[in-house]
Amino acid sequence: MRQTWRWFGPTDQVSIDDMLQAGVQGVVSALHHVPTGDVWTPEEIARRQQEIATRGDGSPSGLAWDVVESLPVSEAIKKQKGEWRQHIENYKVSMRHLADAGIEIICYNFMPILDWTRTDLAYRVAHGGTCMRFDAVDFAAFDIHILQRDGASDDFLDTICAEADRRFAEMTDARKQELTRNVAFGLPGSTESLTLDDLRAHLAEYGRIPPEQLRANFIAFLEEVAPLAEELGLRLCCHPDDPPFSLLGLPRIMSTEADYKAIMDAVDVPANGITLCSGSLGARPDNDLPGMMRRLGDRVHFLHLRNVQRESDQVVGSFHEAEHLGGGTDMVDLIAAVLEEEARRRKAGRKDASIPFRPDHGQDILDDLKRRAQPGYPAIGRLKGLAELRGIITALEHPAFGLSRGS
Ligand code: CS2
Ligand code: MN
Repeated sequence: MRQTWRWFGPTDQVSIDDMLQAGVQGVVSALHHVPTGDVWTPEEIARRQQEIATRGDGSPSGLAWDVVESLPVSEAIKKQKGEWRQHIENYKVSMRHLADAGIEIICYNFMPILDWTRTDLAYRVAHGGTCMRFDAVDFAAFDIHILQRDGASDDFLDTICAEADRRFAEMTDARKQELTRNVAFGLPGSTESLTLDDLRAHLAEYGRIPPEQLRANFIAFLEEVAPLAEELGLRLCCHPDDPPFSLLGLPRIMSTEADYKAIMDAVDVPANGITLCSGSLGARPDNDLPGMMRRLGDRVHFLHLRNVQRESDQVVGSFHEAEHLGGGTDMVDLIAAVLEEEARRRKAGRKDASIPFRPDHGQDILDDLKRRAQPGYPAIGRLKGLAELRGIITALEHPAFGLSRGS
């Protein structure tokens, strides 16, 4: 398992030097400044590679840009509206440029409008640090009373609606504003931020798009890009929906094992793979992460390892981001499943036998609380997560256990 770390570029509060001290082996990054839909030029790609390869004092870091996260899919492609054909052509050109630069793994997602969505970015946990949290009642209050979306109340359980009404009646203006910011602006690394009116305009554009239509649009995109990825020796990996259920009346189609399978079967080439994100998928009680790794592992090109604590048994329920070995996912079993898959790949002589993973989000602890990085991406919280995950890997790969190399 290759230990990687997300870096948002030179503006990231966490530097290349910091990640070297965390023991990182490879870097995950993106050209966040290039507008979605535009081509990633060879010059811009080379510049980011150079930044990653260099320490603060100008000496070589020994690190390389291993994984692109994300080469974003435009809303036009997701809706099949406007310039969507041009955007697909541009996507393919960017893929060629990345392949020419020697970068093989491309993560993306197919969530309409919003990427990950949380109601709280700095929720206080018992140990004194903070984490990100999704509160289903606050989210319903936002949807019904702040966004005032048509039909919003039909999308939540009656009990949640009643609570949301009460919660909203007591909500301060400051919290209303914060909630709006947190929900509408949860776009990691993005330079765009949405106002309520932007969000309403985006929603109107989608209309009442049925899940089958969104899935068909996704498959049409994959039919264009997956064969090219295969030809160029690239691996595409779709990140799941976060949270893994419908939000704002929009369908989400990468939330379950069945969703993943449908998409991989529809365009059945190895380059059409997935990012298994245990934190995103784990927010749903019916997702069995170690089982998914064992059943879909062949096409898992990238992993995000983190944990969430569900606070209810409902599919649309509250949860918060737990410590990496806390929460509902059995991380030891999940990592065992990854090592089994790697052993199979080594036996088959596959060159992708070492699967890159990153600790994904971390809680804010110690000095993270002073040096506020990108929400979810603090230095120390992620370093702690990575160190714990590395401990499990080291133990499971120890010759005293059955999972050591080549077994
Ligand atoms: C990431 C996602 O921060 C996160 O939660 O895992 O935002 C991820 O980068 C995208 O969904 C991948 O396209
Ligand atoms: Mn993730």
